[in-house]
Amino acid sequence: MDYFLSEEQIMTRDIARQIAEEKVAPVRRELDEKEEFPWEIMKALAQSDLFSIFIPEEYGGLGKGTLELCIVIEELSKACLGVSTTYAANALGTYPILLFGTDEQKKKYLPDIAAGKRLVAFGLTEANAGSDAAGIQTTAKLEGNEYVLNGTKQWITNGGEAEVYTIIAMTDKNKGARGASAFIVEKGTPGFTFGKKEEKMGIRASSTRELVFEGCRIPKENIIAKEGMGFIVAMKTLDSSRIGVGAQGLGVAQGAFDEALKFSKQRVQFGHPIISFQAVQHMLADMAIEIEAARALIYSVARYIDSRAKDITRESAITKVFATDMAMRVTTNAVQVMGGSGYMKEYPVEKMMRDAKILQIYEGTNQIQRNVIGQALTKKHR
Ligand code: COS
Repeated sequence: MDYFLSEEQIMTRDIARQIAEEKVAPVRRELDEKEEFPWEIMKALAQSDLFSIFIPEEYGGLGKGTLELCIVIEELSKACLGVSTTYAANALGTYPILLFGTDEQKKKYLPDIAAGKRLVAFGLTEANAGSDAAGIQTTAKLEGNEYVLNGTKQWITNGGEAEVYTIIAMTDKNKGARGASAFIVEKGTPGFTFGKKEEKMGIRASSTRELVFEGCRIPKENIIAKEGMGFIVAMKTLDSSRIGVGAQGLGVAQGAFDEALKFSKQRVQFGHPIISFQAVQHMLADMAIEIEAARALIYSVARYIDSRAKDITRESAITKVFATDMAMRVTTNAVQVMGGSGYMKEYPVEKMMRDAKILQIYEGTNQIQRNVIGQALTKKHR
């Protein structure tokens, strides 16, 4: 298929592909086993300017769009979802500043983010506020020129490793979703520490950690947008980033498919390579159909987002659901095609299947996505 990518987009894809093949694939198993954060790979991505893709030129970035970001995420995800999660979560954490930050905030943070000098994390989820994002309990109280933060964030990707955190906290608990506000908190601020590091089923190279705020004082200038706008900041951030989760699904599915296809041509049973059997061919054909459909969807929605479309809630949710449910099916069937070998750690597909599961859960479960799509369908203007 030709998706009519520009020369520059193809160049970006090839750079990401080269890093994925040469630097990520050889170490993914070890990173997974040791639950080791991929700092060396992050440095390689920074050196190749891949953190600057989605940052506007005036703030030190390359000024590219969602499509380019998705292409990089797809390539990294073919090799390792733990690595691509680290990279994509950096964009997730940056969106609140990018979409709602003041010029001063953008000048202060975006150039370092573009250079890959400071990694970012997004802090919304709490122990009792997962799907019910408006149920957060962390508070931010204005005292003079400072906000004082108290509370604990849970399961924060890039937690502990990131330098900059965009945090959603309640400035008025009585107002529900309309009482939330968004803030920038820097690592090292007194009163801000890290709790438990999670041990996970998959994406084990990525860091998932608690953020603990105990009387953490930040300058009042660190509020993003206005008091009471935190929920909107969070929702718009997720609208922008969920397509990236779709791109992760696309990448891991392609990676698993490539492995299964290669294996099916080499593995001989009953005197023939197993790809000559229709049962196997049909499984591979179904995988190819779904992967191509997901790519067509993601690239066209990315282009739609980059056309400065105003309301992308429904489209972003659609890409996330479609591509990540597809990724779970394809990675599972890749293991099936490879049989006993697929189940062994010697081959990467068992890791891909473990890794893929989170895509149906994080950044809003696929059940929540269906709610979001359903709500959009009930709107009169749609
Ligand atoms: N863009 C702009 N505004 C939005 C919005 C969006 N995508 N989604 C909701 N809003 C607005 C609503 O219009 C509403 O505004 P008003 O109070 O002015 O009417 C407000 O936000 C509250 O919306 P709603 O009543 O729909 O909120 P709910 O508490 O019912 O929650 C869901 C909505 C479930 C969609 C939200 O909580 C959600 O996305 N949950 C999943 C969170 C998630 O992704 N977690 C993963 C961790 S973060 S990596």
